[in-house]
Amino acid sequence: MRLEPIQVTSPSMPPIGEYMDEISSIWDSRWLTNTGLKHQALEAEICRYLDVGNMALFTNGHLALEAVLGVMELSGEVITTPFTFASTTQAIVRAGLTPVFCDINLGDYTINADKIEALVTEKTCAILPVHVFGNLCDYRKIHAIAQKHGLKVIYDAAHAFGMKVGGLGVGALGDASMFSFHATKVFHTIEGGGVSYSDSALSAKFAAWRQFGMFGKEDAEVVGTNAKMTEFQAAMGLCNLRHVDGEIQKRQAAVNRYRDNLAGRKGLTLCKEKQDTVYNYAYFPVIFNPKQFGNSRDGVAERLADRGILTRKYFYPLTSSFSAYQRRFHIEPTPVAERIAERVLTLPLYADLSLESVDRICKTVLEGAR
Ligand code: T4K
Repeated sequence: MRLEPIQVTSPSMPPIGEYMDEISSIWDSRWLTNTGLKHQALEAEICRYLDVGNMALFTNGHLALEAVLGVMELSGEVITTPFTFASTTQAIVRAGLTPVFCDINLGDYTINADKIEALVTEKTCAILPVHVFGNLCDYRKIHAIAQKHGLKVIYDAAHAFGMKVGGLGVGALGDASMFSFHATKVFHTIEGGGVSYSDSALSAKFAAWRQFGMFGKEDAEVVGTNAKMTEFQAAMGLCNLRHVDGEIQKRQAAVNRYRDNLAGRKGLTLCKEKQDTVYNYAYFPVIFNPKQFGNSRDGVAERLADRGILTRKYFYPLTSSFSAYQRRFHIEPTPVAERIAERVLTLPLYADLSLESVDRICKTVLEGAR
């Protein structure tokens, strides 16, 4: 019997009738984009859901991150992590800033806060850590360093939508946090992204930045681009937001099943959950120790692919090794990040992934151990 292929992820979809209802008013108004009513409603709803004071929406998460770096008018060096998606580092470089790569923790793969201060120079303007896979950075230590040296803290929270720590929405941490609403994310607007930020004075600047740098209709007062979310994207967001709690619960059930199958297996390391954190179960990364497990990360990925199960090597290679950056920036070695990037594999995870499929994935992984 041929088994159904399993994708690494699959977008959450609202009932089609609900989306049709939501978009029908767009036909009446003929207002398709440029911060329309759906956009405004979604901005307010996301503020409420994330428990943050300010939110600016963009056509994707990457441009949302570029917007933060743009409106804060930063220049110089940004201390960041190489263990991330291309977007984080590309946003820094496209904003005319220099990435300075800091190593990561062995336990949660976020930036190693104990190694940040040694990288601070007179040119440093910001720290840009990533809550990678929904593992929250050591924000207390990061904020103390930033305060001591007068640096901005901008979180790449692309993976952290809806998460809470100590009862606080993660978007309230630091000066700003970028969330991705890409189709593959826990909450999505097809393509989309948003920034939560602490300084309300930035609202007009964000609006101008995504509208060609124009506050009004004639002059472009700042350098900007076109990064507006359309009304169809916002409508998808309004629908998906009504269902996101249920989708996260379904993801949690899949993660629990993975843990039941894989926890404690020799040669496999799973992320640990912290007591004071509310998770969104965005990804399920596993670290394969080839000697102890008896098969390498690449061997496992190949074996799964041969059986129709698609995985991703998030995040391999490190962004610091991208050819676009070689001979352009001084790149410090980050041995822990290198080791994790060589061994990590994210297994399929999405709300509609059945528990039987999780069992099939785990069985295939474990039978591959030699
Ligand atoms: N910062 C971080 C830390 C990020 O991880 C990301 C994005 C960003 C910033 C930037 O945010 P955005 O500008 O994207 O909003 C995916 C996503 O495209 C990307 O959003 C995400 N991170 C990254 C980690 O993963 P790919 O190229 O690896 O995946 P892709 O698009 O091939 O999709 C994976 C699987 O999902 C497919 O094999 C099938 C399924 N799929 C995908 C799409 C697009 C569907 O079933 N339907 C779909 O419509 O990048």
